[in-house]
Amino acid sequence: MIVYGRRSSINVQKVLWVLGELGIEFRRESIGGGFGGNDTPAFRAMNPNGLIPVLRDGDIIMFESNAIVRYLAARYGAGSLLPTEPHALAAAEQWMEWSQTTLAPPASALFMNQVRIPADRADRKAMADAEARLQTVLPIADKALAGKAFFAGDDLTIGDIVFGCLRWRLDKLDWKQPPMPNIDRWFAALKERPAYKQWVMVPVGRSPEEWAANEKLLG
Ligand SMILES: N[C@@H](CCC(=O)N[C@@H](CS)C(=O)NCC(=O)O)C(=O)O
Repeated sequence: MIVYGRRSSINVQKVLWVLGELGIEFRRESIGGGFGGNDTPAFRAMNPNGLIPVLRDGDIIMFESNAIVRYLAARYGAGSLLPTEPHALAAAEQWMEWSQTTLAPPASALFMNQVRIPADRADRKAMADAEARLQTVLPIADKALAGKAFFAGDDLTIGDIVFGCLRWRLDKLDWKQPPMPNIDRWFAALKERPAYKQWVMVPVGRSPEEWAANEKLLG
């Protein structure tokens, strides 16, 4: 098993975290960002988009982080990361989609403008809009987690992976977080998991310079 992608990428982190949870051995190549390597003919033969992550599992080569998460969970985590019980499966799939389509856009706008873009060029309106949107949507997820350990019930599933990666980054940004006691409890539990600690709880930085330094450090 080979993962192509730098550790600082949130999309790579999803895959690494899942591999860690499943106890799958793999090797990784630092590709993308300052490392480059994602615009070579060899890389584009694996992913014509020139983006990370790419997974190679035997003769299977694939891109799109959420598809990789689903593939790994189906092949190696059926009944755990990918629930087989229909209610849990429905919840896991639902929250994975919600995290990607509802939570990720404002979280990413805040992250880009606070970390990746120099402060003097940051889009203040986009940041304010993102913060307002987060304050609207996070309570929805908080309510859903009431009385549950994870989004699909008692166990970690694919429904927690995208949100879990975003949650770590959101925690490192400067914004007014709404009260979210259930998310806080869930986040505290994630922070106890060895694979989350290893692959997701990495330094983010607060400027393009800090970001670049962390990227180099992480590999
Ligand atoms: N939808 C794709 C998006 C992939 C993507 O945008 N990857 C970014 C890193 S998070 C990338 O490759 N950026 C170029 C680079 O790192 O050089 C996925 O989820 O895998």
